[in-house]
Amino acid sequence: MSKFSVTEPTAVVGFGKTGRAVLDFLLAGRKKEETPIYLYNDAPVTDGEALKAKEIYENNNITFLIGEKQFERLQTVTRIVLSPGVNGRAPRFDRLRRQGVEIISEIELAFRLIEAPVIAVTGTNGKSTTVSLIHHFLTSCGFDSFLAGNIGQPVISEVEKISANSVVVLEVSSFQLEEVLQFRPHISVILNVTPDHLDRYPDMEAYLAAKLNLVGNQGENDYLVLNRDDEVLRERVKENRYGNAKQIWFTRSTGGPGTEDGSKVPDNNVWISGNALHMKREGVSESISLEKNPLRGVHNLENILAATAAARLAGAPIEGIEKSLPRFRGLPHRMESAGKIGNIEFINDSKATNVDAALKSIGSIDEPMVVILGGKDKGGDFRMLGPLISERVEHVLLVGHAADTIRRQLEQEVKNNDLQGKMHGVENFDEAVEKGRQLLAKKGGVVLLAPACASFDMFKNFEHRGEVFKEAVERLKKKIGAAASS
Ligand code: UMA
Repeated sequence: MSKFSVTEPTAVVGFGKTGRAVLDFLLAGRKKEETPIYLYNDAPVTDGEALKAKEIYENNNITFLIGEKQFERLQTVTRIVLSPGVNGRAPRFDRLRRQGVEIISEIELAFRLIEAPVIAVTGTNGKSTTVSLIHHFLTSCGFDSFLAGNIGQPVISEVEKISANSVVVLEVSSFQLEEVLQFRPHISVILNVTPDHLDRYPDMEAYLAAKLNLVGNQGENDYLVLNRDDEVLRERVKENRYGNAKQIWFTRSTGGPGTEDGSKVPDNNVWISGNALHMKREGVSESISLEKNPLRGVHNLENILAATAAARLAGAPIEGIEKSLPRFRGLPHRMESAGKIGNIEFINDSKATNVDAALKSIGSIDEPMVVILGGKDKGGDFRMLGPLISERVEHVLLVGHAADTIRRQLEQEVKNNDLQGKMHGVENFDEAVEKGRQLLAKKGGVVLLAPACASFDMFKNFEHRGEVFKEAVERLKKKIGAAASS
């Protein structure tokens, strides 16, 4: 029997992954066919596969409302479950709220039905790797762990399978957090807060406020894991206490004497000393070796610190965490090797969809490097890339809609001619990988895709962009192989 009954008129907004998962869930819980369930979407449904799905839902008595003119019909419902891509803070939703319609996100609906402890991870960057690592630690240690959320699996689809003995590991975005009311993770993690999605939020304050909805309902028996190396978190969350959770701070900076055994470190900290990660709680220090750390890049060190803290707080033994770390395989499109041609390695970090992620990505490569930047501009400040690029990068290849903006901003920022002759426009990834290879032919090094932009100008999503990049590398490999053997 379903955990949920639909007895009042309900609407789902957005006919994407989330919307469809919610529709399936509501359909399973609808007691009487007459109870209206609506699906509202701004854009017409045109895609072949979506049209087929629409027909099936319509046959199951779901009423489709398409386009702004139909929006007013949402006044007749009691509750709206909003997809993350739809801005629920827009005046049209405020009007409905004033009329008494409850507007919630899918994670809020799911949370109300989940009895298991929830570990929720947010942050501008690193969320997917961190939740995957927590899930890996927990499953390796025998937990009944469920991995869901912004990572691509709506948690509502898992609700019926989750029991009180499970643990739910959720990646949550600021969009999902906008419409929560009771959502209260037992363990929250905030990895970092740097500018992103400024096409949706008026400013950083509004973006941070959405992220902090994660912790507002937490109580004294809950935990909040935070990154001490993140300026915004250090200054804002520490000085104003948000929620009542116990705070656990992690840092990747290596401390001085007394940090190897934790004797000089206060409780509730996680840190690095030597080649080991340490955690201290209730006067006891524990550590795991990082000698077999499988992940590249400084940002991944932060992800490991956060994931270890969260898994440990959820009850995973420290030895189990240490043993399973080397077996973790990183996720696709995150510092993923796309192959080597001679002495040049191609790295796919398509997930670097904002400036901060691109900075970390570039910063974690020591070899001579050509960087591919560009895509759909999300209002990021590309000038921030200037100093690191002029110091570390041999050449920049610019692609997509944001190419001109990036070029202009970098030229403004780096006035000392450092970038003269270093920036090149390219039409697509085939041209980019070919050009990158030519530019590094003598020295060797890395051609890095770290776009600092969203993918939606030329691709369906960042995964699609990464796949196209990898295919371009494969094509170049074949072309060179064929030329060499002819
Ligand atoms: N739509 C409207 N009006 C709008 C905007 C969208 O009607 O103003 C409609 C679109 O026409 C489309 C549907 O809404 O039919 C799409 O809904 P959606 O954008 O919420 O996308 P989903 O397919 O439901 O995917 C969402 C997340 N997408 C976004 O947050 C934009 C996915 O995160 C997530 O994996 C999925 O739910 C499952 O939880 C993607 C993402 O880019 C990966 N997230 C951002 C990020 O990580 O930076 C936040």
